Amino acid sequence: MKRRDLLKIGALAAAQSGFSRVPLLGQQPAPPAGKADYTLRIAPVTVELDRSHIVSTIGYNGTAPGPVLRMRDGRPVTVEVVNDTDTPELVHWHGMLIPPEVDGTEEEGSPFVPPHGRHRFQLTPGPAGSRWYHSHAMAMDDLHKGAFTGQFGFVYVDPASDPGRYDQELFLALRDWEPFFTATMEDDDDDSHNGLTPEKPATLNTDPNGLEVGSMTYSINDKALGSGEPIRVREGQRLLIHFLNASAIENRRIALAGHKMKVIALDGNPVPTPQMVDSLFLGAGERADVVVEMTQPGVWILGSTEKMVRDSGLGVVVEYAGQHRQPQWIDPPKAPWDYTIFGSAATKSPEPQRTIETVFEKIPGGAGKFNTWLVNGKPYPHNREFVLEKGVRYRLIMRNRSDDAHPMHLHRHLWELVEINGKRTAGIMKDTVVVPYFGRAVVDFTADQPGLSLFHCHIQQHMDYGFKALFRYA
Ligand SMILES: [Cu+2]
Repeated sequence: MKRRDLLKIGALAAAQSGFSRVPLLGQQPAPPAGKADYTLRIAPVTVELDRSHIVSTIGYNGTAPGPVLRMRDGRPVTVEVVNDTDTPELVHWHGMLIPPEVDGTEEEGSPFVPPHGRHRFQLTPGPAGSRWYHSHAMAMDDLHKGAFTGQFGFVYVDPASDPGRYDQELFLALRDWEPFFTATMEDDDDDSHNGLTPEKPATLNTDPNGLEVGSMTYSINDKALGSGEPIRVREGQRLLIHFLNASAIENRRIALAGHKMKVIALDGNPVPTPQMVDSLFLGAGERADVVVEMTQPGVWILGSTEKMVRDSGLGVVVEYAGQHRQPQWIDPPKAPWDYTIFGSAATKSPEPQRTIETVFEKIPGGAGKFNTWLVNGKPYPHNREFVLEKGVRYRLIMRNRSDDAHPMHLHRHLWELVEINGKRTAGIMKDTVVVPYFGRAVVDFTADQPGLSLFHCHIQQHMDYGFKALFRYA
């Protein structure tokens, strides 16, 4: 489907492992003095994607992405954030079940790290698995702020599920750079979820679309395809790859030419039914852990399935020992992305007691140059529409009445995917779910994290222009 629109495009047990991750407000233990376990310094960096693309941005500890932080499930850590920039910043811990005071989200009341200031806090990491940290500052029309910068990195909380034996562990973040506003970019939408459109309105608002955001260059971690070192492998090895889509704006499909990937976890949480796939679809903010058996000697490209995006840098060369040829790309078979294949009908989850309905809509050009996004008829902020009762299990229905696929994220909670476009599933635990264009996603979650929790689209521009809501506890 071609459209003139750029932006188309065991963990459960750990989560309930008996640690109270919700200290009462005002009773947070003071972080210990002395050296922090982790220090993140926010400061300008240059990223050499390749010889002709050197990007100036803001990063962590002199790099972008920032360092891979490894933490232990349930073992408290102190984090010191030093802000060497001129603007207030927030570090959000995506996928962690931690209190709002340390979640790094203005709307939840987390404190800013002041410009040229510092802030120290303590958090108890969890659940185990692939999480990530990133700026949660608003960008609005400034493409040098928030998720448009290099402020992102992996945080891996050990121990996750046992991935079995592996020979190499890789952390690969997909990224785009040099963002610009555009009205006329053409892009392939991802034909995910079988292209069903159960939420398509009978009449569409045909007002001219507002400006959206495109990118000039792409990378995996800090290198464009063809620059930097290849991933060097040997025949017979098993790779464990942690993927993260760290884009501010784009959902993405990737593949490793010549190979299938076995998906063992989504958003860091082990899936009930690991499956082999030819390609992987990741909304902005989503993660996937895969295992790849290296059985096809050669020199291959791991990268975007879109040629233009791959040619603009989104890829990395995978080189078997003793092989010296031009890196090869082979288009994977076209197949709709389907979360439900990783689920299990055998999973017996608690029945939801209450239902929350949400409807997402776009007002083309609603914010002058840009679009406005509505949740239940209103842009952020809402009144007190979303009030949770502690201990209650909720069913959250997300109806997407817009022509973009939206990666929806609920802070500080894990949800279980139960339906996509009418197809049922169970047992898939996630923190971010792509709701297909004109489609529907349904998730269940237990309200077990008192305090404010932000619910939003992970596309920075959508979030900034209204696409968010605060969930609060009664
Ligand atoms: Cu969105």
